[in-house]
Amino acid sequence: MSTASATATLPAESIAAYRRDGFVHVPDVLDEAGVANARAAAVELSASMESLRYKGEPFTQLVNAWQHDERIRAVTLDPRIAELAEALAGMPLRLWHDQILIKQPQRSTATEFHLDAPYWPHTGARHWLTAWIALVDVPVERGCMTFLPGSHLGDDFVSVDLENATALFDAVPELRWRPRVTVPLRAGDLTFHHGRTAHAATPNLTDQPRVAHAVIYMDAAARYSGAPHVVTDPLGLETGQPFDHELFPRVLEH
Ligand SMILES: O=C(O)CCC(=O)C(=O)O
Repeated sequence: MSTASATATLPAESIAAYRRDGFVHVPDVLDEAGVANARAAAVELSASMESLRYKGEPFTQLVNAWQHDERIRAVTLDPRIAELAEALAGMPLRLWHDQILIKQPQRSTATEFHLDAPYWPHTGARHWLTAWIALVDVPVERGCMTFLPGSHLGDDFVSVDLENATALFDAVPELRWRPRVTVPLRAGDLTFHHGRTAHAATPNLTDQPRVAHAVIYMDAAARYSGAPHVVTDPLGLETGQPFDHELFPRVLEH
């Protein structure tokens, strides 16, 4: 069964917007059945998998969920989403990891402004991007993403605590004054954001969990930097080696 609807397309303006702004909204990528399947799997996994973070503050985080459930695997390895990602990045990509991100109802706080790529043990990567897929409707009050357009073009490469509301702005004061774009999503929509784009997510103030699935891609030519990271620590990789490992597939070669 296909998880993607037949309407996912990427007009030239979307590619231009992504390259200019560092993020883009792509509506209607998963159809209703695909969303329902993935959402059921995400909720089931949240009862059985260990979360990297305290449940609900700012989110339940289930890393490499595709290794645990066929329904999530179908989304993470969906070639149509990978095709969109490669069209935006303009280069071959491989999977870095996926993660189910659930903001629990009423209890969760904001995900504060941060960049993603500085957290990752990669060297020589020319691009990273995340497909952040809404598995429920995500209006602003349920924990949707906010981006600082154009921030991916700066030189700043700082790793900050995503639970500290001022950390990124203390490190890069210029970013404090940038306009912010908040992007509510319908279930089945996604946003792509560049690994260097400053972004945050609002708290979930509703009675329903905010369920999202993030699929993160990296330049296929990236190499392992040797820095600690929960995904790579158990793998025994050599510093400087390419990510030639079954956890990091070239999705479009599947
Ligand atoms: O879902 C969230 O609250 C934040 C997600 C995020 O920061 C990301 O996917 O990079």
